[in-house]
Amino acid sequence: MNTRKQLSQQNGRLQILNCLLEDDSQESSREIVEGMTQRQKRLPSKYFYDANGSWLFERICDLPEYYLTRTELAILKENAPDIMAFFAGDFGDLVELGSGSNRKIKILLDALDGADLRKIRYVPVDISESALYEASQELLYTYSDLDILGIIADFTRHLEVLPPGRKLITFLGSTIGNLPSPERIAFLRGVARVMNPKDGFLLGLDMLKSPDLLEAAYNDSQGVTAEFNKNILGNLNRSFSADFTIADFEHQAVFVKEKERVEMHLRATRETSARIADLDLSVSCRGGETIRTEICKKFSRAAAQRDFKTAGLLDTGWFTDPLGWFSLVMLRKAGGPW
Ligand code: SAH
Ligand code: AVI
Repeated sequence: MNTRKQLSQQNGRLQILNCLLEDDSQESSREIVEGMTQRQKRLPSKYFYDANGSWLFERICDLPEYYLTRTELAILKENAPDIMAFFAGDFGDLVELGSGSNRKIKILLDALDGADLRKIRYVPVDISESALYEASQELLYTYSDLDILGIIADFTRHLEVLPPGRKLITFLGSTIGNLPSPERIAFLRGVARVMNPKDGFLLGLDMLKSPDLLEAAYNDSQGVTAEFNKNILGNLNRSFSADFTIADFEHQAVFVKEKERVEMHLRATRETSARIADLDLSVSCRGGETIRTEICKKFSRAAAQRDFKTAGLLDTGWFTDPLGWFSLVMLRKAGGPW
């Protein structure tokens, strides 16, 4: 890896490793320029998550229409002891990819008693420095014996920095659904590659369900998702010296049946143009043209299992809610021995 990493000791129990210090500006330029020069313009959804976007996402999690968070929380509450039994007798790292806030991991940590909590280390990995730092500080305060290694990184590029020892990797919230198909498989392969035979991978998946429920979850009545969607342009304006006129765009989220995914777009309500100064790129949109900002894949068990097989992973346990709306899958590296 060509990335300069900086390890800083925040205090005795928190270390922060920053993988985004050097070559990322080049990589960011490449992916934004590539996406914005396609016929269907698109932006990588990771650009939602500056401090404002992370805060808006937390508001989304509490919306009545956004069933994903409360359903996954209920599954975690119901099954936390079984999930954390993974560590029985052999402790290691509890890794969380795309960790965001800490509300989900707390349920897993609470399933351990004080003595066991001292034997694991929590390793949150997130691209949003502010979210990672705030969540870690709060956890240090709540769990006085917990050690934390926070990694500021892009989980599609930096998985090899994960600690090499025994670990349970968690990837919650159905964030996997935000990766387009080839990247999703590449990501799963990457996770399999960094797993030891005895490691576990707990993956959250939002399942296929009625299009009405799916579309409502991404078109909330308070307009928070619309604000979250538009924040991606706000982030480009702030981080890349761009001048998008955000008022020229409206939020759009539709379920695309053939692709089994919700797509979020920003639709230009009139002809509009912008310059992204740091990337030396001019962008113009016709009235009605859209920029695709996110895909949110919805899974059937069979489709997910096909992905796992392709990536060299084996599902060894499924935890779901009574309606089958959301699943947590425990995966191992195919081939064992476990
Ligand atoms: N896991 C939490 C948060 C989900 S929101 C939950 O289930 O509620 C998605 C999180 O992933 C955000 O915190 C965002 O900053 C992070 N994220 C998105 N793309 C990322 C990437 N490529 N690499 C690392 N983190 C990423
Ligand atoms: C983070 N991710 C799983 C969310 C989702 O549902 O795909 C992001 C989101 N986009 C709009 N609302 C929430």
